[in-house]
Amino acid sequence: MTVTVRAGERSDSASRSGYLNDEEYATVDAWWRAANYLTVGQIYLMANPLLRESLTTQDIKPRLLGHWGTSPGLNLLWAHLNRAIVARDLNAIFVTGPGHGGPAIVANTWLEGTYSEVYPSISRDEAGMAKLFRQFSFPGGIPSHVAPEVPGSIHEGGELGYSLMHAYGAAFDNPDLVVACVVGDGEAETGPLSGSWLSNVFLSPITDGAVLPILHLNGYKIANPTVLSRIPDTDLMSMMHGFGYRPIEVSGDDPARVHHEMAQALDAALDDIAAIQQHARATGDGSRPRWPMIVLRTPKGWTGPREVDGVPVEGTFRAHQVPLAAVRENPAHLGMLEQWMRSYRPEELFGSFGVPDKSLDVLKPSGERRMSANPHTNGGQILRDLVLPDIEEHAAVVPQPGGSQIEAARQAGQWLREVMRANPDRFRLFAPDEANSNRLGAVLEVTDRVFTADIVPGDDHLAPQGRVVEVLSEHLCQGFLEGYLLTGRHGLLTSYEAFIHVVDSMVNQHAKWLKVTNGIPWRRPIASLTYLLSSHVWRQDHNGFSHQDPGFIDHVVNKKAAVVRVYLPPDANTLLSTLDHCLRSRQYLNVIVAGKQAAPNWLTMEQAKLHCRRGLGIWPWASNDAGSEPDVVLACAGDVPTMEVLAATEILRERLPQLKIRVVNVVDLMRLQPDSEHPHGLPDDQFDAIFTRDKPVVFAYHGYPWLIHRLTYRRANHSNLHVRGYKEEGTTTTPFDMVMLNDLDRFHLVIDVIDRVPGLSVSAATLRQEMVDARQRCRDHTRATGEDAPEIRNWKWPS
Ligand SMILES: Cc1ncc(C[n+]2csc(CCOP(=O)(O)OP(=O)(O)O)c2C)c(N)n1
Ligand SMILES: [Mg+2]
Repeated sequence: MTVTVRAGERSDSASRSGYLNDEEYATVDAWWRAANYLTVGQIYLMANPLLRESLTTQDIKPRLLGHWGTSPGLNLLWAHLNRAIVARDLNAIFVTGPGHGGPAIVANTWLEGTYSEVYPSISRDEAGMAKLFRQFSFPGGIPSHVAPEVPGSIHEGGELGYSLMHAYGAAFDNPDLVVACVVGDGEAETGPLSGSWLSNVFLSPITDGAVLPILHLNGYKIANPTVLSRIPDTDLMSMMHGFGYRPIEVSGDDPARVHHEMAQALDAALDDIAAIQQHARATGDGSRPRWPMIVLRTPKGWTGPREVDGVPVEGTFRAHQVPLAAVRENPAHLGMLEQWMRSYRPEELFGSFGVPDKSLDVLKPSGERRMSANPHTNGGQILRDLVLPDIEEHAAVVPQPGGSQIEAARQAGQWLREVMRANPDRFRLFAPDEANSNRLGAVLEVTDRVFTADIVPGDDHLAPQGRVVEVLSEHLCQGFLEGYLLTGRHGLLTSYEAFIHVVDSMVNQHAKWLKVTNGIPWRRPIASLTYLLSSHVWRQDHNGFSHQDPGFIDHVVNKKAAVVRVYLPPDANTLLSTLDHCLRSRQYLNVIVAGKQAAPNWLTMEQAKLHCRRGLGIWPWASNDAGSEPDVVLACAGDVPTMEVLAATEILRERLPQLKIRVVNVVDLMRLQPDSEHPHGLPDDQFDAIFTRDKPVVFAYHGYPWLIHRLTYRRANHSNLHVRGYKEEGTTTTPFDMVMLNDLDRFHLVIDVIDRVPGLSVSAATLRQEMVDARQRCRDHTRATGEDAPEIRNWKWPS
């Protein structure tokens, strides 16, 4: 079915005939007018909210900051969704793609009463309305966009492109939920949103809820027309059809007609959703249905000033922000604003006390059915802990340090399989096509990869329902997981270390969400977003330079200390302990970088747990400084650097037995910062006790060396800290050649010690020379044979 209303003359008179009966029509229109009025009021007014007197310049804010253009469309949709929620007792939430329409969403939440419930000082009357208006985009007030402060939102407005993926993430495993998602036609041009249409392939009509995308074709973005509004309508419809949707089109600028058509379209879409789900759930047919979507073509800035100073505004890009910009200076503009606001007939809507008229209550869903109060939008409220299997049962056996080898990620995969088994309704794994290659394939023993498109013989663990979501889009993985977490569930994202940078910007936004919600008492803590990056920089043997970049850690560390954690577990048991910790945590971004290749186990589970709890620590079995001050500290963070430090330690202890060496391993990178900078920071006295105040520290680090300097620059011993790490020397080569290329290898670490410990440069000159030669020999071996020298490949920590 395609519902189409072509642009007609605007008429404010209620239609006497049509899809809605007169009462329904009147209430939907009244809600829309009320929300539009409240939107304009927030943008412009700081007094006189009910227009009891004619507007004067004192009523107008000195700085007019907000977005009008998108708002009438958002208000129209909210009003109509409320009609459907009340009629159908629908469990629905609203995701606002054009989140710059903050005043519109705030207006609706105030009309619903939720705003006053969470912010009692903004009461649902004239006094509250005055404050509501004044606080918007005002110093000390609320942001201009749909922000965490807005009840009912799971989607921070601002950076466009992520609405649809958040909506799908919210719908996963919520079979009863309908997620209405407004997508701006400008937003639809972004890469992430363009990729999001595919999401329906990962949505089960049986075990998931529904997403109703509403493409808001108001024709413009900030300064340009939008692509999708200027291509032939048939092309747009074919495109949506091609993505698997059944587009229902509503188009027009006559409110009387659009209300009827909008109501009809929404009912058609919701009937369709109900029929799809009923069929799938009754028959068990989980294959991809053709989900409905709505294409809404209405003017940008609809019902606002048509023309300002002789220039058309309504229905153009000029309506994007504040259509009348000089209200304080220009009496004509002031008059137009008053006329505009009065066109909504506020006296009918808010009575004499500013309380929304009783007739509007018909459209106010009750309690938690209000989209502004739906518990799914405050996920922490409904969050249930994960059942986490005992990591002891999955411990790698470690007879002595380095006495066994294992692929840490594979071990983690086996534990995650049990997590998956124990939490069939609230834990998912997201991966851009890499769950298996990242060695987490064991999870597929208890679930499948969800995929509702065609499945052919030979496909591997693909099924219309499954808890592993694999789509080759880091954006979608991140967005799905965010939506899933924000609605009160748990998950894990595994990806290449280099390519997770694709979502840097999304990480910024989620980190901001967490930071802000930490300060909003009614927002309950949600599960942390945890990354497991096991295809890391040092082991891209078959890929090379394009796949090498450890800088995601640097990016994350920029964020507010209260919400970021970075872990570099050196072996399998420390990885398990770290994962166990991260999946219990709340309100963080956890980044775990750990290897997936076979590598030595250093710590028993008991030792690993203690080590992880401390975050960093001296490894006495590797050190020979017991009971005294060391001559040098060899520190390491990351699995590969840890191995190189231990191999260097072995050489040093054998060749320079008088040298007192302390080996320190760092799992929790944030421990390096002072406690004044990060909640995990180590107090100075403890840091000094471990790293000394004046001895050389040679630090082998997984990533870019500068980060370690950045984290430790305030420490007493910082001037003695010498960091080796990745310095952008990458290629397709052997693992040891890679570390040599970056001077992180054992031989170079020995050289670093000789160069930095006073008195060694002369006495250990021969050893130094041997180390230089060893590097050359090892390099020559790789060039001659294509693999690392046997003494490197077969190296073991001496028992
Ligand atoms: C990723 C990103 N790029 C640029 C912007 C700046 N910006 C804010 S609103 C907007 C236009 C949005 O147009 P559309 O999605 O059509 O929304 P509407 O017309 O409903 O206001 C732009 C480009 C942004 N917010 N996010
Ligand atoms: Mg637009």
